[in-house]
Amino acid sequence: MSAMADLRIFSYLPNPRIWKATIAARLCGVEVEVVGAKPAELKDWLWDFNARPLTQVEPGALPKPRAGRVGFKGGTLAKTHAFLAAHPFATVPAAFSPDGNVGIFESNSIMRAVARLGAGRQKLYGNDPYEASRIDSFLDASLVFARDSQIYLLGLRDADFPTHIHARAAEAFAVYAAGIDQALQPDRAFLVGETLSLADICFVAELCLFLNERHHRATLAKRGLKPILSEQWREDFPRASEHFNRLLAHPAFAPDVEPYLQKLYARAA
Ligand SMILES: N[C@@H](CCC(=O)N[C@@H](CS)C(=O)NCC(=O)O)C(=O)O
Repeated sequence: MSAMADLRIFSYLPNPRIWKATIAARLCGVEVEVVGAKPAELKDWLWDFNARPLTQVEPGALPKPRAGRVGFKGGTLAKTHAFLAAHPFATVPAAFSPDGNVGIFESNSIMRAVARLGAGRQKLYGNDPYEASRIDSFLDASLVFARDSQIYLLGLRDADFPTHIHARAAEAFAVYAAGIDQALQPDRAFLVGETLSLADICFVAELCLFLNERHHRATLAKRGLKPILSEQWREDFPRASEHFNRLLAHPAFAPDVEPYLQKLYARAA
């Protein structure tokens, strides 16, 4: 662990929600330290500012196990009192100020923290209060989509998931993609203003997460349901699709996105 990071993030890894912060950090020169392990391993970790495997924790210092809720249902998690004080919703990704005293939760807000820390170097959060607020508008709209997307992706783990979850996610995606497509009319390069902003970063991260639908094509086929992200979305929302492709290749995005997508397409093939 480096001692001098501007922000520490604890999460399961890899996690596209964290890229919001790491992409922003590359662009505005902020040092972000990422701590964590594979999703299945986090039940054997201490959820804390000093997060570590439980094997490295004194038996007397182990917190009371708590039932996981979202993405960790059916298991228990070891969250310290300090973790719960810093993170009242007890979720990951969980960011901390360098002294561990301030907890920042919700991946969009963790990304905002990075942009604010690096604002002197590059403005990713708008040039004035109006632009910053318009960026917030995109982040709020993205979270509305992300909520339905999360319910759908977690639901797909169960072959008997209720069909309405698919319908709702399809509708949420159509509303979100239409808004993004509209915002890029007629041939805008970025969602807000004339340069890359948090709105663009969030869009790419949420869509990459949604691409995990690919792992469940067999489940969808068995249920007679169509994948929501098929070739059709590229025709329906051409500007959003091109924007996505363009940003995937951007040097600040590629280090996170490329290995992840390569693995995703290889595994899903
Ligand atoms: N909207 C949140 C989603 C965070 C979230 O829901 N995290 C889940 C895992 S996907 C979690 O930490 N669950 C902890 C638990 O179930 O106790 C974000 O973007 O950060």
